[in-house]
Amino acid sequence: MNNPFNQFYHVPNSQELLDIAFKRAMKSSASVSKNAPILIKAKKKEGKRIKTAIKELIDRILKIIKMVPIIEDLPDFYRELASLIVDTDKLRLTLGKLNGILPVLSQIEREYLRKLKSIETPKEADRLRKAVFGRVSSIIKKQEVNLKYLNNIRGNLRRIPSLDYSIPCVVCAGAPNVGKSSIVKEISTNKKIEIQEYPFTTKSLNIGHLHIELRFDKITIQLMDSPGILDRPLSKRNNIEKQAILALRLISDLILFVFDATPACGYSIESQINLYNEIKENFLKDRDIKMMIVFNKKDLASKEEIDFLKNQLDLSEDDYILTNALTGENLDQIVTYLKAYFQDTY
Ligand SMILES: Nc1nc2c(ncn2[C@@H]2O[C@H](COP(=O)(O)OP(=O)(O)OP(=O)(O)O)[C@@H](O)[C@H]2O)c(=O)[nH]1
Ligand SMILES: [Mg+2]
Repeated sequence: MNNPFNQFYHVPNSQELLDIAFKRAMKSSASVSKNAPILIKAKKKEGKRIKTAIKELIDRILKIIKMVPIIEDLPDFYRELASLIVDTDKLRLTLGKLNGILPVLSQIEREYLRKLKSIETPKEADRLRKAVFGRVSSIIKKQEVNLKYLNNIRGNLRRIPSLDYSIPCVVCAGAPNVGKSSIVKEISTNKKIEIQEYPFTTKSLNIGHLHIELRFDKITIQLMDSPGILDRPLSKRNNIEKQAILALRLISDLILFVFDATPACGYSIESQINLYNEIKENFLKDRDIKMMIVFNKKDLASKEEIDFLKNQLDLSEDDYILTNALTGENLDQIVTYLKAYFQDTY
């Protein structure tokens, strides 16, 4: 399913909204006979301007509201992810406030069109229209903070990856800075993934694809890069770590767990093992999925460090893949594993 926020386009600010509405209004032309009395002409002309301005504003505000999907109606993954990225209560409230001005605008239109009927000079028609523009301006300007808020959050929501539920999704997880992004970037189509030498570089979920040729067929696998997770209770985890947990819990068909067998990543072996055990405990058992284990930074790890980690995890030689994501060494073994794993299942 495509990211439900794909259609969340630029939200105009209050001045932009007013400029468009007033410009349209001033360009509008009422249909009135050339020979009509000047007072009738003025009434028609200003009446049309008032209607056009208000219709334009109502239409544009409705369009903004409709661009934002109703969070409660989204599938679990997108709903929960959206609520980790934005304060959904605040979002709902903001949309409610924008919606709340629509009847007020309609009320102003009715009120002034009524007044327009009983005027006696063309000048009064002009004055009434200006009064409408003034009142409308102050109402729309009060929405500036709400419009700005929507525009601010849209960037993060639009970056949510589009998932295809019909093909497998492998979630790459582990402690911060172990090389998760380097691996996903190297073996998937997503070359935009950011890699840095410091932890918490990845702050959101990113998806890449891996096309695997089979003998008579080919399969595509989604590879999801996730933010690093710390070994600490869920209640202490921040919303960035929780995005990784969410992906593991809801959309992983296989978990690619990455270790750094050296202390180079900045997180102890013990804390990485605790994290591994937690994920194993919580996300494998009920869902009948597997975990593929990678020891990355092969170039930095000593034999003792690798053996120590292997023994701690009670693994044999074939249970893990030793990689160097910088040179790409052994990453083909990950692809081979995925091919073998998914070709029978999908
Ligand atoms: N020497 C060495 N460095 C590596 C290897 N793999 C990744 N790195 C480096 O380790 C650092 C972290 O790599 P990332 O791929 O950003 O790690 P990450 O796990 O995605 O990190 P976060 O997103 O911050 O959790 C970068 O400086 C990489 O160049 C490797 O196999 N060997
Ligand atoms: Mg990363």
